[in-house]
Amino acid sequence: MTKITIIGSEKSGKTTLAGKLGKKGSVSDITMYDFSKNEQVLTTIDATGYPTSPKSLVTALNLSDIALLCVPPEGLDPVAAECIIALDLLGYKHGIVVLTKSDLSYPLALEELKEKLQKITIGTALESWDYHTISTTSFEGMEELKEKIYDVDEKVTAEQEQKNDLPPRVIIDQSFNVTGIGCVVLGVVDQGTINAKDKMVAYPAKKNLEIRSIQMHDEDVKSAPTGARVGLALKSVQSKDIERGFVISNDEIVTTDFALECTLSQLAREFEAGDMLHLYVGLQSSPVKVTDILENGESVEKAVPGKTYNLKLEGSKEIAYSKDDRFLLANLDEKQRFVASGYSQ
Ligand SMILES: Nc1nc2c(ncn2[C@@H]2O[C@H](COP(=O)(O)OP(=O)(O)O)[C@@H](O)[C@H]2O)c(=O)[nH]1
Ligand SMILES: [Mg+2]
Repeated sequence: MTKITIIGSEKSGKTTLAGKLGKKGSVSDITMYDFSKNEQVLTTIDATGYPTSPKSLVTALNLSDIALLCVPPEGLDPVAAECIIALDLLGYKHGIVVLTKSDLSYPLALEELKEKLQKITIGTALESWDYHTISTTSFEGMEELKEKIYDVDEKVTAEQEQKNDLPPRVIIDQSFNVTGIGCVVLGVVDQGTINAKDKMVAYPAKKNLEIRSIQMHDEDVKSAPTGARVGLALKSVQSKDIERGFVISNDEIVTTDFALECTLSQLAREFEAGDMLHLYVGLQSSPVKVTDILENGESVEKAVPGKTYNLKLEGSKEIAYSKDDRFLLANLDEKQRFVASGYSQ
């Protein structure tokens, strides 16, 4: 099961490409496209709410395993630059830089663009990503792009298999009521393996539930491994009790305040104690106030780009997370909004 997100420059052909890779499905601030043939299932996510909302980008990235960063012949725009910073802060492992609209350029110019992008991304999460040229108009490179995606997915699948024995967690992106069945949620198995009849808990609300049945791409299955996109019919809860971002698990930390060890992006603006930031973890988000910035145990006035701090953050919304979750911080007042990332201390 391959799950990809298409991001990058505005008007670079992202939505057109998504439409070529699958059939349009559910739409919210992200739009999903599905394609299945033989055993291959490809889910493509278009972060349609982005750049207006950074949350749409974070949601799309956290629901998929592979990012396609689209850059048109004109090169990077500020949106694509912000995408690169987000990918780097998230430590996003797998992706392909897609040079789009090749029918509007020529090979030498595309080669120069590639070299320029390779230079810009040295030392970032994108450093070792492959490059691929396409046009959705002339269809150049389209079949090869799919092959490349499936090649990357083999690595993803091997990594996910290593996680099948971890404690199970499912990250929920939709919840609704189905007449005659009850609460149905859609989401992704983030780690572990889930089974029908498992008793689990929906966090942060701490609602006990039982998994009545599991579907993967409209087929009933008895269990689902790490990386699977699943639909779950749930017992003992109502759809209104579960929201996007909830985590179905057996053990999560739930809190409104955080102590995080965070590193600021080299390309972020500094921030100060007292500033309001936006915190993202999984598909959840919350405004938080920076109440203290510690450098080697000492309070300092401000946090500056490229450095690591222990941050104390105060919010008002309960957030569920586990020790290995990477937090992302954004300053919604800045032009380039993603500021820092890190883990709970
Ligand atoms: N010439 C050319 N135009 C394209 C290609 N892909 C998309 N477009 C056009 O570029 C414009 C922006 O495409 P869209 O998919 O909406 O871009 P998005 O903003 O990145 O989602 C539209 O007018 C598309 O028809 C391509 O490969 N070649
Ligand atoms: Mg679009």
